[in-house]
Formats: sequence, C-alpha cells, structure tokens
Amino acid sequence: MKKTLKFLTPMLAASFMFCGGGGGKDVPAGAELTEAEFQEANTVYFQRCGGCHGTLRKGATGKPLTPDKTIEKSIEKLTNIIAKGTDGGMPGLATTGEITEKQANLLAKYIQNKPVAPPEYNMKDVKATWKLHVPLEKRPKKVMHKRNLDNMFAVILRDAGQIGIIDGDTKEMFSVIDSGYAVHTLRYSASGRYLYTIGRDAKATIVDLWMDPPALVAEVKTGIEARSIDSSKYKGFEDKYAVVGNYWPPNYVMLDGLTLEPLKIVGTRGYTYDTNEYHQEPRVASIVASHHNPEWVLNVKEAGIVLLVDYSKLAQGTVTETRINAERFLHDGGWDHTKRYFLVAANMRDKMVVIDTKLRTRAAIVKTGVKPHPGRGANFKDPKYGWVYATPHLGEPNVALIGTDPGPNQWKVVRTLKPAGDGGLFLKTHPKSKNLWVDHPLAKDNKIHRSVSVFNINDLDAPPKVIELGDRGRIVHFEYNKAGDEVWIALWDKKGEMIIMDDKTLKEKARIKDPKMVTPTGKFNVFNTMRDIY
Ligand code: DHE
Repeated sequence: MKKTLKFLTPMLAASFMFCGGGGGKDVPAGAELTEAEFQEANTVYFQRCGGCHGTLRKGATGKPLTPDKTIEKSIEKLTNIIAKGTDGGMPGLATTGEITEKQANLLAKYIQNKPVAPPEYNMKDVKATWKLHVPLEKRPKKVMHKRNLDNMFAVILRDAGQIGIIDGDTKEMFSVIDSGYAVHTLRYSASGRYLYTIGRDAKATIVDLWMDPPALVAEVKTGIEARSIDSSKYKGFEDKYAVVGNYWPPNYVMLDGLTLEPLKIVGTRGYTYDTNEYHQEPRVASIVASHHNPEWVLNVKEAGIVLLVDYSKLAQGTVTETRINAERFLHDGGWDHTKRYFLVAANMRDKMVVIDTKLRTRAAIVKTGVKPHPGRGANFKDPKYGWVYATPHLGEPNVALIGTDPGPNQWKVVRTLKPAGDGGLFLKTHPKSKNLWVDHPLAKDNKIHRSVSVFNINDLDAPPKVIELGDRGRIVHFEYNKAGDEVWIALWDKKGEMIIMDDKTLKEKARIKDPKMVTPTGKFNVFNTMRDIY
C-alpha cells in the first residue's frame, strides 16, 4: 500500500483524511472498518474504482455501488467479484496484481458503507497550487535544440507520474518530466510548442518543447480528480487558453494557455438530459477544441449532455454554453475526417452520438455494439462505403465502421470487423496507411491482450492479421509517426516497452527499453496530435 500511496499529493491525501471513516452507525454487520482500514479502502477506491463507478458510487461505465445495491450481496461474493472480475467487463483487480486479496475484502466492506463525498475545491484552492516555474520572459524565443519537433512523441509513464519525451527520428527518450499522479491524457497547443498533461489527481502541467531539453514551465491542480485537458485552437486564439475537465468536483476549469493561471471555474451539476433528475456528480469526460468556432466540446458523462463552451469572451468575463442533449454515459471520442463532426461514445448505452460543431446540433445517434470505446477513433475510406469513422468495443470483438459521407449511409454502421478479442480500447490508422490497428488490452485471454489485430483497409472482408507482441503485460494504444510509416505501441507493465512496428511490412522495427519506461500507456506524436490526424 505504501508504494501506491507515495504518489498521492498532500492535497489528495488531505481530501481523503477529510472523508472520515469507519462508516458510522448505519454500517451493516460484518462491514465495519477501522479508521485506518477505511482510509486504505477509500484510497484504493479512488485509484482503481471511482473512474468507472463514480466518486459517489452512483454508477457510470461500472454499476452503481451504493449500499442499497451492495448489501444484497455477501461480503464474500463482493470480494470475489472485486478480486476476480466479471464476464461483464470488470477486470479482476487482484488477478491483475493491482490490489491484494486483503484489499479486495476491504473494498467489499467499504462499498457496503455509505459513500462519503470528497470536499469541494474552490478557486482559492486552485490558485494556491498554481506554480509558474518559467515566466514568459524567461522562455526561449526560438527552438533551442536541433531535434525534429514535429516528430517528437510524448509518452505517458502512468505509474511513475511522469512523461517521457522521445525523439521520433532517433528513438531516444531524452527527457523525463514529472507530471500529475497517473497521467491520463496529453494534448498539444495549436502551435505545437506546448504539451499539456493532466493527472488523475487533476494536476495539469505544461511543458515547453522549444527548451533544450523540454521542461515543465507551469503547473496547477484544478480539482481532486480529472481525466481531460485541451487548449484553444480556433484562429486568433491559438495557445491562448487551456481547459481541464474535472471528475471531482464536477466542473471545468479554464486556464491561461501559456502560464496555466486559473481564470474561471464552471460547475456541471444539474439535471440529466432525459429524466431531468438532479445529479450531484456529472463528470466531464472527453474534451476537444472545435475547428469551426472558438469553442470546446465538453462531454458531461452522467448528465448525457454535450456542452459547446464559447471561450471567445472569456477575457470580458463571459462564457457561453450551448447544451446539446446526447445520451448517457458520455466517455471518449474524436473527429470525423472533415473535423466538423465529433463522435462521442455513450458506452453504457452501446451508442455513438454525433455532434455537428458547425451547426451546433446533434446530427445523429448510432447504435454500434456492446460498450463502444473509440479512444479518438480512426478515419479512412472504405473501398465500398466511402469515408468511415471506426470504433472498437469493450464488451465484444467488434469494430464498427460508421459511414460519414453525406447520403444514405451517413451515420449508419456500414460494416463490422471482427478483431481477435473483446476488451478493445483503441485503434488507429493514418492517411498514408492501408492498415487499421486494433488493440484488445482488456481481453481476459493473456494471448489476446498481448496481441494486436491489423486489418487491411483495401480488403476489409479478410480476417485481421493477429500479431503477438509481448509475453507479459498488456498491449495498448497506437500512434503513428509523422511520416505515417511507423506505428508506436505500448507494452503496458512495470518494465514497460515501446514497440515500433513498420506499417508496411507489419514487422517489428525497434523496441525502446529504458528503466524509466514505467507503465507506458498513451503516446502522442506532436504533428499528428496537434492536427487531429487519426
Ligand atoms: Fe482512459 C482517454 C476516462 C481507464 C488510458 N479516458 C480517456 C478519456 C476519458 C477517460 C474521459 C478521454 C479524454 C479526452 O479525449 O479528452 N479512462 C477513463 C475512465 O474514467 C476510466 C474508465 C477509469 C479510470 O479510473 O480512469 C479509464 N484509460 C483507462 C485505463 O485503464 C487506461 C488504459 C490506462 C490508465 O491511464 O488508467 C486509460 N484513456 C487512456 C488513454 C487515453 C484515455 C491513453 C487517451 C487516448 C487518446 O488517444 O486520446
């Protein structure tokens, strides 16, 4: 336990201390926890469970875990589910070694106790964490190194709470930079100069890639838990603002794009789109920056609402929201090839919602399969159906291709492909490639979660080529290099590796092994990410 706790910031630890513990007098017999046990279970819940089941345990991607549901089951049964997982897609947390059997038992008792809300986190708390390490006047006026900036990769080193910067040409991880706890995703500024990172603990950082070596220039903790960040990309607002989508408190925090100085917090608590019930925890899931308007597309998970947040008058103190009814529970998504339509997964409803960012309306809702999980998705021309947007699925071996060209096939699943397994999280192709790479890191079968399925876009009726890439860990997430002839893939475990495949021959080209390559997950090429090429 000590090992995982060391990643918690003092603020995070403090927030859990605030929660109190022991469960109080309503605790069912057998589920009593000492103060220390409660704190331990609370921390493990935050690290491993809250993302899917919600901070208040009301359910989202995972089932609700409120006492009215959990006390129906015995502690033994709950321990077993937590430790070994379910066929419904929940991973066995003790089987994968993420927690111990004893912690599974503590969690079983914990979820029979009443949920306790973490504290709120207001602007004064956010401001107290803001650190400007390198002010603007001390930053370089030109690129200070000779490396190919466009072909750099930033890699999440999840459990180390760090980011590795890799030279895509020489394959050297030449800089490792501290970031938040268990960093979740990365984005670049519109100019490509700045890298934004967001930790699970809501710590946002900004790295200046012009420096030699690239270095942290500012940081701020926008809340207690978060998963998404992006910057302003519309003409005239390049690199001006950034925004973090928090899980707790449920809100979004707008920041200065160059210094991360906190500017404004807007809450997302309110009514669900369908039943109009008040929800205390509508969390902000994915965020993208619109190309058509000075807006961010923010997906409010539990409310099932997509917000288009207009930042153009932020300097005058005005933020305008367009609220679009979508579907519950919104998660991840990406652009179609025109970058006009944003497709977002409502994963527990087995649907993808299409948002027209030009007209600011919902264009369609498409039923695709069991728990779509596109990451940012993949765009390519199907030889028969024209442009399609593809998503894999967590709950079944299914890659759904959604037609995006105007006409009878638009926003319909025109084809489904069968990868080697379920548990799919990400897929990728590139305008210069004829391959579609699909992972299945959450498949139960060891061989399958260590393999990738590669489809030939010119022959989509043929089965995929399945390539086993590791004898341990899980294989997760893809990114192309700038030229579009290499695919970078993570072997996700403590002794992580970055595997680089030749996209033409489907043969391994290089493998980056480095003691600092700890639990690599997402990797983001500067050129492709800043231009939304996927
Ligand atoms: Fe993610 C993207 C939330 C589990 C790796 N993940 C996202 C996004 C959200 C999200 C909202 C979209 C960000 C955006 O585009 O703005 N992820 C969650 C969860 O709530 C969930 C289910 C549980 C949790 O507690 O975090 C979860 N995610 C995972 C993992 O287990 C992964 C594989 C490893 C990890 O970090 O824990 C993982 N998620 C990623 C990655 C991306 C991501 C690498 C960015 C993909 C991209 O290409 O943009």
